[in-house]
Amino acid sequence: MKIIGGKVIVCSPGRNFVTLKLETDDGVYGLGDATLNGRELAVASYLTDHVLPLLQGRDARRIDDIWQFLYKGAYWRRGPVTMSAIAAVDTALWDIKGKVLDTPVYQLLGGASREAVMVYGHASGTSIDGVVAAAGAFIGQGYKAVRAQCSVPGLDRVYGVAAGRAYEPAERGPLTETVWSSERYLETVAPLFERLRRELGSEPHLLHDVHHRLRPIEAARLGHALEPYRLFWMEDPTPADNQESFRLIRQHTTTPIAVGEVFNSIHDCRQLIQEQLIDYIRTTVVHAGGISHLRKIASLAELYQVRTGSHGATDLSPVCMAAALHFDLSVHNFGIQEYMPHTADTDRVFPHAYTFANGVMHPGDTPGLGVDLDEALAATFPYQPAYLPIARLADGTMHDW
Ligand code: EZ4
Ligand code: CO
Repeated sequence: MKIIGGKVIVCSPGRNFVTLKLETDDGVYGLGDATLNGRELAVASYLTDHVLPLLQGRDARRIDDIWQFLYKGAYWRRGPVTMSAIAAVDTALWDIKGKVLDTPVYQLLGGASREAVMVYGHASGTSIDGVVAAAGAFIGQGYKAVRAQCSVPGLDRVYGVAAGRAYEPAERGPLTETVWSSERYLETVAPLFERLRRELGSEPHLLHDVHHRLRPIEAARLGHALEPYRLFWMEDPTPADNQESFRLIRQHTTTPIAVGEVFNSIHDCRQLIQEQLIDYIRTTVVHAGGISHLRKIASLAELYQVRTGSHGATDLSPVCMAAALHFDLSVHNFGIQEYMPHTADTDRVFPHAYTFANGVMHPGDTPGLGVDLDEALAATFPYQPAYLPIARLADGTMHDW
């Protein structure tokens, strides 16, 4: 069963997606997400110019061997572009294997470890009242877990707060620069969660994303201040380039810590996991080497009672979402899955078998991943440059500690 071709499809049904389609001589094809938000075309080129020619004629059944070939054979290891490209190939090969064996991918990963996958939604608002109302609406729709982000008085734009419509992390057009103040931000978070816990009661899981904006000692102070409101997690409290910095946060607070959406390798989280400096590892199928590599991270994490919490923002395509759900359903130490519904156009471009109901999702039982790509429709949504906003301090210093 040989790989005889493939292509990279770039489309923008509301936001940009890069999708790999691999074809075999059996007439079966597989899909893999290769979207790297704000740097999309670099991965498209990596795949088209350097990976597809090397895959010609290779046995599509040899998923792990092809993974090792692309990782070790490149000589240049790791990095988000390389690992997103490898992830796309890996995901497409799991899709092919499932289709050929006529079984959903989660059955190939050991079968279901649970009935369904708990997800969290994104509530945000420009005032505490607004966030409380938004979070209440999620609970009303059956969500068991909600992430809450609020505007900060004095700052015009804050990470994670929807600008009118549903929140989308990237923005089309010229790159936006925002002004940040950790002091202002820190004044707002504890009062927000005090209100949320009081109004929503003890049942719902509450989450918060710091988005790498604090220094370790500030994050320690925030985690400590949030303890009375019993968060499910505090996400990305500080950048993890220096994994040791999490020890400082850990020494000061019992608020659970989640990190990993920007990681691309098990080496990015080895110390964090082995020294139990975190509670949830948030690596993603598309950015961390695919289903195969994510399983290795989860297996390492399982030894240290660290659970998974895959990133699932709108820049992860429905192909990645499906792959994440097969992984989540099967892996023993699953914690929670992030879920931001895609636009209606995106759902039409990527018809899928996965479903949401009562706060949980299921990947469905279609053979393979259970996602397709309508290429003709995708072609009507051409790529448009879009970037994540950046943050500077009031004096112009580039932020994100
Ligand atoms: O900023 O997906 O938890 N979710 C997030 C996202 C990320 C984007 C980056 O591409 O932090 O909104
Ligand atoms: Co995040």
